[in-house]
Amino acid sequence: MSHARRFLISLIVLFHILGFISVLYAQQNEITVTTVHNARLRSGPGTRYDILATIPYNTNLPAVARNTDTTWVLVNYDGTQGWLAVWLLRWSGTLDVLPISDGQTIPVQTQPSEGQVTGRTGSALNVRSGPSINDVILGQLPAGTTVGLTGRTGEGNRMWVRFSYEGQDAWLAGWLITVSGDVNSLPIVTPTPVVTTPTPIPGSTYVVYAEGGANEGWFVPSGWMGDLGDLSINEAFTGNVYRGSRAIQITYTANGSGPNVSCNYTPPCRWAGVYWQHPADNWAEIPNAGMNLTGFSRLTFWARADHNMRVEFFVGGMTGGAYPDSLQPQRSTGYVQLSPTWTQFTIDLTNGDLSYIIGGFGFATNWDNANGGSFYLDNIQFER
Ligand SMILES: [Ca+2]
Repeated sequence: MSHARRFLISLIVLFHILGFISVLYAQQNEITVTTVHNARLRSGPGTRYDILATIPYNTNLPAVARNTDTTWVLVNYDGTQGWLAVWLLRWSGTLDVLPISDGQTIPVQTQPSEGQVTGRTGSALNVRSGPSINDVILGQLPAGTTVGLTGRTGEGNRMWVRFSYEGQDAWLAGWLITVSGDVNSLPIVTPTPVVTTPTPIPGSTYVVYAEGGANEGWFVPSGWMGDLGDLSINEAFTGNVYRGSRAIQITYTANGSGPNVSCNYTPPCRWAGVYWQHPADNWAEIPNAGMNLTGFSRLTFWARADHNMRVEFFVGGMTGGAYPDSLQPQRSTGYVQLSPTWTQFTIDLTNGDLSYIIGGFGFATNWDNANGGSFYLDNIQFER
């Protein structure tokens, strides 16, 4: 190749690279984020700030600014500016080019005076002592009653509203009344949880998984965390099982595939895990749902992997709502090495408060397993 021709090719390559960079630059100046879950729009960059709105899954929004460590993004939503956690979002390009805001640009919400926002019952409606159908019924409002609202908790069709009933705070199902005024201006009330201790589970063992049958334990692998797209679970694996005819097969790809949830930094999370919850999808928000496993002293399970794999296993420790695990912090194996041979592991639970367990079992694995892999679980049970 002549020098002149080589030079010409170099020039062409250079112009292509420059063009690519300018396209990237243009994209970065107009960054759009997309919600990968229903996402709470907040008045500041943190979960302690007021909820301004709930933005539906898969909504595209122009990004305006970010906080210093790029864990929250300021967006425009129907004319309202507010903050979204980046672990609820995906986007193209990089968020680092957004200007940094200290979160002071959002006006502080003014609280309405009592009675400013009102609710009207469509039909006769139960009045409850707390914001759930498990709370005590204090009375009933006739159809067409209008009351002044003083607070709310939850959102959408799970929202409960507070009002004054015979001199005490009481609650109505928000989705069964017609609200006049801006319901979002009502203060968010965190009710004092009333947790009743459930009856202890009898028997020498409490099975979380043996064969996946309907009569087995009530914890289900519903609490997915981290890079969700990297995980798949087969609860009816029929190859090399430890005992019986079925085991759990868990495959982890270590690609960082989304949705990416529960990591307080720019995704991918570089890890994934699952809680076995009771009931399914209970992230500590459901009252009086825990299992009383008092008297059990350990959780045992059998595990193997196709190839050596590092995985952590745990019991309890779930937080996030008003009704968390009584066992805090979680008891864990730490990261253990799984080999192709079935091996029994034990999580010691002695001296732990097992009176209210909602996260009966769980695992987490991460990019230490660079190529991912499959591992297998069988005979997961609490023992005395
Ligand atoms: Ca089995």
